[in-house]
Amino acid sequence: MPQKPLVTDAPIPGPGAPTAEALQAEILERLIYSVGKDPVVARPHDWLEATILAVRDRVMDRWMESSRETWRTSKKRVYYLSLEFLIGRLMRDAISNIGLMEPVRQALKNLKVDLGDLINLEPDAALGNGGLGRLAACFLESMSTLKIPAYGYGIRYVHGLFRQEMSEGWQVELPEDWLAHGNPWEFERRESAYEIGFGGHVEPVTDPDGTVRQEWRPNDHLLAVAYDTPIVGWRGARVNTLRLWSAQPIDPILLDKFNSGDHIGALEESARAGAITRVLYPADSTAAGQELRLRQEFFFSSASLQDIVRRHLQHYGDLGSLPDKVAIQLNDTHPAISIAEMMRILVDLNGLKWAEAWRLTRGTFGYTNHTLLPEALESWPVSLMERLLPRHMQIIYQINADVLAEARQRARFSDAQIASVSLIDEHGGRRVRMGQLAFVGSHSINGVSALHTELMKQTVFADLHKLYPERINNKTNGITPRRWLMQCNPELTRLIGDRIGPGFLDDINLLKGLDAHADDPTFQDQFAAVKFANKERLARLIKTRLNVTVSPDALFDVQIKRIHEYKRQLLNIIQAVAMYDEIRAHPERDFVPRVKVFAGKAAPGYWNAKLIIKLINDVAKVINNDPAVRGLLKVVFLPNYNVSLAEMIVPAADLSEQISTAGMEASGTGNMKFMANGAVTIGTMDGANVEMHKEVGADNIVIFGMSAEEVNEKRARGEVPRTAIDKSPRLKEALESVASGVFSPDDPNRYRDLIGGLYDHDWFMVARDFDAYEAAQERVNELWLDRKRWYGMAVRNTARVGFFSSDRTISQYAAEIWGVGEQQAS
Ligand code: 26W
Repeated sequence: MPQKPLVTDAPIPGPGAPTAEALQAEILERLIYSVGKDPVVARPHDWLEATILAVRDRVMDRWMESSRETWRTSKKRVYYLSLEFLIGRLMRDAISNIGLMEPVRQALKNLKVDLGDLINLEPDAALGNGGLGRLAACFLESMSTLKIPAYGYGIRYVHGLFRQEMSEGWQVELPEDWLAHGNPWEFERRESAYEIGFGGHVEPVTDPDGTVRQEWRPNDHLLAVAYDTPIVGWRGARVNTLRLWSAQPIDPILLDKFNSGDHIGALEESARAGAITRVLYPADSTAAGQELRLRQEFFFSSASLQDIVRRHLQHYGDLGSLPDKVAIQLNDTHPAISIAEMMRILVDLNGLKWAEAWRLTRGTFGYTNHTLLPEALESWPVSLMERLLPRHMQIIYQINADVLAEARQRARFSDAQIASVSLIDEHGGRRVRMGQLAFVGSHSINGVSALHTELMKQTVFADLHKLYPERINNKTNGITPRRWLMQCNPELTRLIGDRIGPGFLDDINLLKGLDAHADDPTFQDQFAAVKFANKERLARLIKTRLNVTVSPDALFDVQIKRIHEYKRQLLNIIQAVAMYDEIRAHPERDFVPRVKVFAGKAAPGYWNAKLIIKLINDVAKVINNDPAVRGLLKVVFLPNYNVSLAEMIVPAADLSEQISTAGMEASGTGNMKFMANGAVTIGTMDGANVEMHKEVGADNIVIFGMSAEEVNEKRARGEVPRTAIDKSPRLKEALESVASGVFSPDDPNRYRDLIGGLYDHDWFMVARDFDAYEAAQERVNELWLDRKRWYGMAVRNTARVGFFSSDRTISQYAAEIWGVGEQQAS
């Protein structure tokens, strides 16, 4: 049966879209002349490469036109500096955004190749850990869509985030090798290479005119080489560049060593340089403070700034216009050393006066904070900074002196306040605080949800906020509806288009039009049918990967994200244990059948997170195999969570678990992906859930638990959780069964300490939020049983997701931080 064309398949404007026949010829040509394979013997990877190359060709003209336009019009450019870009697969995104899905599918079909198979063959570019990295990827796509001249700058890691496998329920980390088959998307730019220095010393030099300059003489040098990847906006609106840096030695072989017979020693420099961009740090919540990480941060910051300044000088000839023509956004503090590096470039290398350089720097930089967790706030030992970056350390001292003088004189700060705004932390070994450095060097400091921004003002940056009250602002996160609705859920996209027309593809706020259909039984049935089909697909995946049978008729209850105590996967799995007890205790009762789906990676050094994964798997094994459960509850942990797996799971979710301890999740973006795909959220008043509650309305979300304020109070009072446990027999029973080894007969003490922590301090309020959580889950059951009510909620979630589009977020960054966009004079 011929497939109805996808509504997303709107060709880009311009000279006619290519036909399937034309594309077929192009793919064949690429296969033969670029891949070097005869179609008769070509393997799937060869077809993938040939297809990507053919699609890439279609992107090139737009890419060049985008660059030319920026030059021609002298528009301000945005530079997004991020140590992480969690892009996932690129091919489907590019094909879909240039509107060639159906012709490419047909072209390949004519060649006896299945597009779906090729899509699944492409490796994920997993150059990020989680939320922060994925946000950067959504932002790149939205900047192209909104026609903002922008560059992403980051690191071309040879190994992205580790591959997660399970060994008897424990997480095992394996190296990930996304470049194993080459990367047809990237262009190596040998001509764009910069020297990066480390170590050495600083020497004052007197210029002929008598001025004294500081000159940094590093004793260690390497090269940063650029690799460019095109980022296509919706309908090919614009193609921006993601520029990733790779470290290479200046002398690949030390010839004197080689000639003297030391063949291994001759490669030493090469190995040392390569180490810098070899692997992504797999921790997303603790600053490990390792030297290699600081080297990565400086390496990519310096290369990016050299590139930015060179481009600016080439175009404008002077640096005075920097803030008018350049906006640099720091994605968390990872690139914060850029502030000092920019000062060095301006003052030491270009002879600007300190005060002028500082004005330009501050006018150019913006800083986004993504976490308030104290252990995640980066700081570097002064001794390490002095050894690796001696000139930057001097500059940081100078900046600090200026800020502290201002705090004393203008703001009359007390000693305690001075200590809190200082760039140097004096507690136990002096350290440079990167958050403070990023703050004072930027004109804008933003949080990622309304609540998080308020908490920034009240906690980590309270005193800096007093000193510079106009700088902190909020930019609630968003997600790109292209990847997270249109591409991952084409059936839902088609259904919506059939109902309200295709306008929402270009203006996501038009989804609001679905509100009027939310209670229409026919539409509800169609919506439910799409959800069911997506659940069947996920059920098949669960069967293949885990050999567990789940019924698509059950409520799919999903929590997928990094494993962290504050995200409270533990609360969720303990509730599963309580439900298990209940089902066995009441064989006569009806229960709503549930499938609890978990996925997520734990930082390799985070013991409790890894233990929680093991607990989920231990509980799953018992529950899934107990006939007394009568199939009413299934628990699955899908290994190796990544962007592509999320794209499979999200469209199949009925219930989205966003249950972090209030005040701890800066924003969350998974919550938004589920909302777009018509899942109902069960969540705390944390991060962007607060705004979601407002957008979707209290009737269409299930909120429970303590507020951030209550959490704060309880912690301050040092309240003991025991009473909460004593008052809740079901919680008590569940905790005791886990602690006593019911789920770990091979090692009965495995969970003793983990559960002990809940009795002891319960920092994350698992015990004290338990009853509220169970009651909320009970409420979910009631809503689910009222099918009309449930699908009304589901439709309204999709209808009201518009605010959470990254197009909205980026428009706000553009207007309120960067000063770019429509209103900008060319
Ligand atoms: C230095 C170690 C390290 C590495 C990464 C510490 C902290 C991080 C990130 C800031 C962690 C992160 O990804 N934060 C998440 O950012 C998302 C995008 O803004 C938010 O939606 C999440 O709530 C936040 O946890």
